[in-house]
This record gives sequence, C-alpha cells and structure tokens, in this order.
Amino acid sequence: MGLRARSLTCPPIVQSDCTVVCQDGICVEGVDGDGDGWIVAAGGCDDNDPDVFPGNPEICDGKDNDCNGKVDQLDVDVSIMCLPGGQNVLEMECYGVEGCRAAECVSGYYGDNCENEYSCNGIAASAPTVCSGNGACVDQNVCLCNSGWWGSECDQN
Ligand SMILES: [Ca+2]
Ligand SMILES: [Ca+2]
Ligand SMILES: [Ca+2]
Repeated sequence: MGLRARSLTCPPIVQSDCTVVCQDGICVEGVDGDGDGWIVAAGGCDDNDPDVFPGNPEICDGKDNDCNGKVDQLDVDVSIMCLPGGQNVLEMECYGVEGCRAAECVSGYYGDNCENEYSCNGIAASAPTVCSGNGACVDQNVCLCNSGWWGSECDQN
C-alpha cells in the first residue's frame, strides 16, 4: 500500500491539481484526478472516483472503497456494513449500487427498512385483534390462522 498523500514529510503541494507524496523516501508527483488526496502512484486504485481510496471504509455501494480488491460483502460482513435501519428488521442485505436493504422483516412488516406494516381487514398487523386474535397478518389482507381456525379473518373454527 502506498503512503497517504500530503504527508507532513513531503514538500508543499506546488499546483492546485498536483499532489506530492513520499514513497520509500522518494517524492512522487502526480495529478489527483478526483480530489480524494490519493494519486495512482501512491496506491490510489481509482483516480476517477473520490469514494475509492486506501483506508476509506468499505460501504455497500458496489465499489471497492478501500482499494483492497474486494467489494462490499465480499470484504466486510453485512452485519457491520449494513446496520439495521429499523426495529422491525431481522436481517439486512447489501444490494451493491442499490445499497443496504432489509432482507427479512419481523412478521407483519415490509419495505427497504421494514418501515411499513401490513394490515388485514383494516386492522394493523401488530394489533392484538388482527385476524380476530386467532392468527397473524403476514401480507396485505392475508391472515395466517392459528391451528383450528379458518376464514379470511380467522373467525371460524
Ligand atoms: Ca479515488
Ligand atoms: Ca463498497
Ligand atoms: Ca474493499
């Protein structure tokens, strides 16, 4: 890995678009195309993208943010990279350029962050009276009845 650009041991930057870095005791000049403080000669692996440079935290965005050759969940565990966005989230997943989304929600909830709640026959999934209190509201207007109960509102046995 190269050294961080604009090291204290390097001469000052001589031009606005030129970065000077020290590498193995030798000063290297180059153009920092994307303005992230890294030039390719010092280990910057993509000089057209300011979200990609050594030491940058890996995030879920379809890019190799830290220049270690591994992208997204192939580099960092999803549980670290994709923090649950809501209390109804059971499991997050990384969808590359689309970012982090909920892969599994608590029963009764849906959406990218499980922020939406299903309702069955006008009653919220979390309400104790949903599906007549004899089942779970698992999709919009879909009651999953407990054993022994049936009907669209689980009110028959
Ligand atoms: Ca870059
Ligand atoms: Ca990434
Ligand atoms: Ca990486």
